[in-house]
Amino acid sequence: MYRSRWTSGLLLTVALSLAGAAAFVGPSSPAASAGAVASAATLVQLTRQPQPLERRLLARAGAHVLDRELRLWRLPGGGGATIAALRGRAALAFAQRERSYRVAAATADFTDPLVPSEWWRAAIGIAGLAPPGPGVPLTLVDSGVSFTHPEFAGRPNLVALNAQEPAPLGGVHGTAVASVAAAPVNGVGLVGVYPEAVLRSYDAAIGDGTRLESSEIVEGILAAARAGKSVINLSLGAESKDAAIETAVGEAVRLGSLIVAASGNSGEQGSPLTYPAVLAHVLTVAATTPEGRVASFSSRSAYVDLAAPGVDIPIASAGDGGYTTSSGTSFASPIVAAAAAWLWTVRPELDAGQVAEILRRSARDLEPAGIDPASGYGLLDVPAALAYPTPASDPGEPNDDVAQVRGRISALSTRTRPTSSVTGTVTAYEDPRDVHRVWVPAGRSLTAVATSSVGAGVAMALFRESATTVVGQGARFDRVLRATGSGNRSSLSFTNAKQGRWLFLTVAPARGVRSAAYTLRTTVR
Ligand SMILES: [Ca+2]
Ligand SMILES: [Ca+2]
Ligand SMILES: [Ca+2]
Ligand SMILES: [Ca+2]
Repeated sequence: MYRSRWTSGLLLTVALSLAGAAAFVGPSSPAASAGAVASAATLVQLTRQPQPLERRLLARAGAHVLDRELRLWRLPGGGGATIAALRGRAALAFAQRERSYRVAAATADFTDPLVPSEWWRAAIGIAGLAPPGPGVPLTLVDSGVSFTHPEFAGRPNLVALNAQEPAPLGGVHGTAVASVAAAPVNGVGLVGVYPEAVLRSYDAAIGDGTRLESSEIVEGILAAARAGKSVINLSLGAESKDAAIETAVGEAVRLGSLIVAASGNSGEQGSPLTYPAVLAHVLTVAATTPEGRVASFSSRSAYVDLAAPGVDIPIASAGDGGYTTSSGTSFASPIVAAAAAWLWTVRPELDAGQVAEILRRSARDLEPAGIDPASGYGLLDVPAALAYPTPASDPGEPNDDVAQVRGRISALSTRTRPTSSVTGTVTAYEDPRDVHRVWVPAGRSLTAVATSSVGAGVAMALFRESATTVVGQGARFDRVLRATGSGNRSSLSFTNAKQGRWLFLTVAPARGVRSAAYTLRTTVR
């Protein structure tokens, strides 16, 4: 098995192992004949309790009692001679073939021919689960989707956010990603995680099909974010920080969308940090094998949130209009993104941060126990996510540094109220700090007290408004003071001897704390 990389100014960690797939799974494969099996049994009701001769007839036919009081029996096969004999003795109330009923979730009993090869359905708990109708959109910023592929031709709610480059150059990776996420129930090929999803595609690889430039990814993320809140999947990555993409991701978060990204395929090369996977607020997805272990190629880091299947995944192939299998975090990510869109559609009152938090917290822990750099919180578990309690909301994101909050009004910034209160959460790696603006009038004192959900959960500091950042060594010259802590309380007081001024008040997880909810109260005297 090999995993090719698409390289460009941005190194894309797409992992198409087309040649090395364990088996070519095509529309004419044996899997195509697998379907519902007709049940070969007959149910009968007798008009009275059976007499000895009738009891012998039933026994000889291999029948057994379903319910004695109602005189219901079940016979293997069609029951021809036995039924005729019972009828002749006026002992037969009715006979009918055993029928298969669908549970409420029976729309998950898909008969598209390649569904039996989609091993990942059971792994994430959706075999037998009915996905919802169209709802919160799923946006792919990728290499475009082949709208003429048999899987997508005529698919309802497939939206092109820009022109889609046709195959063979364009669409190979994007079509594969789209099929895992949202291939429809159409009697053809695969069924994706969320087959009726409103699926939007932005082709960020125009003109080549394999190279995605920063500018096109930025435009795709912004086009997605401005088209209304959605789950935005980024099955792409590069090993250098990209301020333009970071800005676009921040804007998408501000506008209420959820960004899901592949963790990267460099697990066997020491897992160099991969962007946008390691950006704050990005739901970062690792890849697992059919055996339920994290794939060796899946990039490890503290930024990984959870894992989903990403090895030997059946996909639509844009090049030949058929199907194949492939491996990579490129396919794990859209499984989580589609699950997120499903969850959000069913529970529309959630915000993007809550959707992400539910997917993390409801994941099934994988070895080693607890959060780890390979799988984060563990393997995606869709039924657990759908049922998971709503976590606290964390408003105002992104507010991780001064550039994101400068000029914005926060709940703490009013000039007239002497006391204010806000609640929020901070999480190492995902939401490293919350920056609040506060106004302190001339000659007055500010007191800030943060109470956290865990002992010594948060650290606070106060910075000058002229600070360009509150992160790193350079920021310490702009730091006015740091809070002192006791138990789950962190507090600071600042007296403003000069004229009225704005300051930045920062709340971050205390050293060693993964995640903390807090209530921050400020008082001006
Ligand atoms: Ca299909
Ligand atoms: Ca992350
Ligand atoms: Ca926060
Ligand atoms: Ca924040």
